[in-house]
Amino acid sequence: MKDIVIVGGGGHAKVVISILKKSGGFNIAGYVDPEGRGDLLGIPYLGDDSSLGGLIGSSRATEAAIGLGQIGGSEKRRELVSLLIDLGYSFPPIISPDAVINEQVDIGGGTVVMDGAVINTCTSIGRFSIINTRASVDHDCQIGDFVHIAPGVTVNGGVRIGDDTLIGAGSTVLQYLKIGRACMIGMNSMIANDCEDFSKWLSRPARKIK
Ligand code: JB2
Repeated sequence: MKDIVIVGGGGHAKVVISILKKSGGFNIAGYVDPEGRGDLLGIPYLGDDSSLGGLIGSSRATEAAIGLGQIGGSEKRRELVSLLIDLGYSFPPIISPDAVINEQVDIGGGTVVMDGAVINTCTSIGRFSIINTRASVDHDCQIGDFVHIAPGVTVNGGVRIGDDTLIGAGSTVLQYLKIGRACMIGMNSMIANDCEDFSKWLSRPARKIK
């Protein structure tokens, strides 16, 4: 069984740890965070990010999971991934045994699929994305890298979502739309039009606010 280190020690890290524990595929070596807070769900604190080099150097962990969520944007997660790649870490996809993944679905390394999520057939999810609790992504969707699909979102069939986009909790995206890169969709929105790169949308039906 491979050893994995969790990067971050807040709310998102706790959910990632819980999923890893019940999926059983990894030994969780510990977590790193600038602020030491002792054990997290029984997982030991290993120090700040400067300890990551020593951990892989001594083979105490060869895999890593980003334990920071993606609320304000993906920059911090991207920065950490680039540090971890330079150090030589690998990133498995982390998929809850309580998610439903149908046939011909591709899920990239570093992506986390949480409890109750449903990913339907012929959909692909990129790297380092988050398909959060009870979100559903239907058939024939293409989801990019560093996308966060927040809890309870419904993405209908045939939707394309660009890298770094956040779809806020409880939102709905109608079928066959294209949402661009680094878009921000506010909570409980209903997206009924294509959204261009870097745009921000809110409400039901959603209107563009930036
Ligand atoms: O550079 C860093 C760093 N910066 C902040 N390196 C490491 N290793 N850790 C870092 N952190 C740590 O991330 C903070 O010290 C803190 O412990 C943690 C952030 O915790 P927080 O609970 O504030 O946010 P989160 O990203 O774990 O969870 C947010 O996003 C999720 C998707 C919350 O909004 C959750 O409710 C949400 N589900």
